[in-house]
Amino acid sequence: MNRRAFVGLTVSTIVGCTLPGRSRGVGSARPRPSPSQLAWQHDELALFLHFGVNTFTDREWGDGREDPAIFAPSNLDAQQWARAAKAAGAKALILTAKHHDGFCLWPTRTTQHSVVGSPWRSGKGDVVHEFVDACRAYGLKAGLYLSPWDRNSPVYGDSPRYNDLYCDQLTELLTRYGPINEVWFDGANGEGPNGKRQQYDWPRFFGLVRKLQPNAVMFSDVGPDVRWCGNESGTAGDPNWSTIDPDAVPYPGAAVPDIKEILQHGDPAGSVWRPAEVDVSIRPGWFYHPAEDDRVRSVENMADLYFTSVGRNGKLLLNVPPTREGLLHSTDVARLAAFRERLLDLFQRDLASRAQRNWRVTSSRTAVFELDLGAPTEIALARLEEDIARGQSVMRYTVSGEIGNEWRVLSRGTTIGYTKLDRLTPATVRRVRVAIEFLTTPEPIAVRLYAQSMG
Ligand code: FUL
Repeated sequence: MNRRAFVGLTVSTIVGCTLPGRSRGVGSARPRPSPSQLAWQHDELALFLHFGVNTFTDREWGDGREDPAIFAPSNLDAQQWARAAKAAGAKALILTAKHHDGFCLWPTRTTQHSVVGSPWRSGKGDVVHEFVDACRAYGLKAGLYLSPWDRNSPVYGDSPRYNDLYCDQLTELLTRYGPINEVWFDGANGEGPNGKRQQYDWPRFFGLVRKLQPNAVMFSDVGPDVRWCGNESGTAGDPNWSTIDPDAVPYPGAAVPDIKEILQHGDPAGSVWRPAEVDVSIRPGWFYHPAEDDRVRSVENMADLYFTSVGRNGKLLLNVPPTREGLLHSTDVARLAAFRERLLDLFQRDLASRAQRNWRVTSSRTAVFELDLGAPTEIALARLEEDIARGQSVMRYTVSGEIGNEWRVLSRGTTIGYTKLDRLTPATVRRVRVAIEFLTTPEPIAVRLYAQSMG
């Protein structure tokens, strides 16, 4: 189900609402990430776990009329999720504590539509608790998804009452389980023209999260900390700026023309830092469906996702849905481990690690970085990195290699940010030159080179 097909129907008419960004540019100073945004980006990969009543009804969007008793995982083991995430090299996990059907995976005081009404652990279970414990046991960060759209709640559409309920749910989740690293506000709403019209109090939601978990990053279509990349196909924009203009997308669900473009590319002149999160599923659906067991992404396909997300200055949030047993499927687990192996293999040896380097600032906005590899070396992949703790400034660059006595262009690009991965025209070169144009004063970048590109 594509969120954007529905999000325009969300009624969020908080005119003039400005999201509480933490890294607003001051005067001409460039925006920079907060410590939480920086750590979030350095994690590179998180796993998303879509789990709930849909797992048992074989649906993607439940209607909220499910009997809680259908939630009956036969062998739930959150430690197995965490082990698989660890083996995949992920640093964080995000669980759907409540999806659009309103079913809560924790024993909430706010509704009966929860694990309390399920036979699982005799109604005494708490998936969120087991999830968070497993994350801690494996040194992973825990994040929670709490769908604003709720098809079960009788007060959904009665805006103040539902906003109270939603804040109560956030409060439970953010006070009972210790540190929560990311809070995920989904923008989907499929009510349709005659459906319920809920006016979300975004400033209140964001303020509450900030108060209860000051170190958590908040994701929504437009932040306030992390923005959606604009699609669910695993592709960040190119270029992809981590800065945006907060007025261009004033609140989640705002009916802004070209919003996808804005989210895809960001804005070099943007005054706030809101990097893009690339959410995509390992299977066609977000939830587990037995019929999709042979449609799990291949390792090559997953490595490609890494290129179009992390390799385009984004973060990859890869969904791997637990089965009706409450386990990640063995195919998915094996694929995750092989994905990790593939990346380790690819980035095993940086051919530029011992290169002689010559960094030359050539004007107030340009620089040239030259690397002498010491001997003719076959290269096929470049990994370029800005020190994003200082912001993002590269506007354009060209990578060239010296072949014989000639300089040949191997790749060209626009923004870099945290990481830019370029498959090069494979070439045997001794010297590599990167010519760079900056938005602001030139700052050194990192250049790593590899022998394979798998493209
Ligand atoms: C969308 C939702 O409608 C899907 O069910 C899923 O949760 C995805 C991550 O976001 O907006």
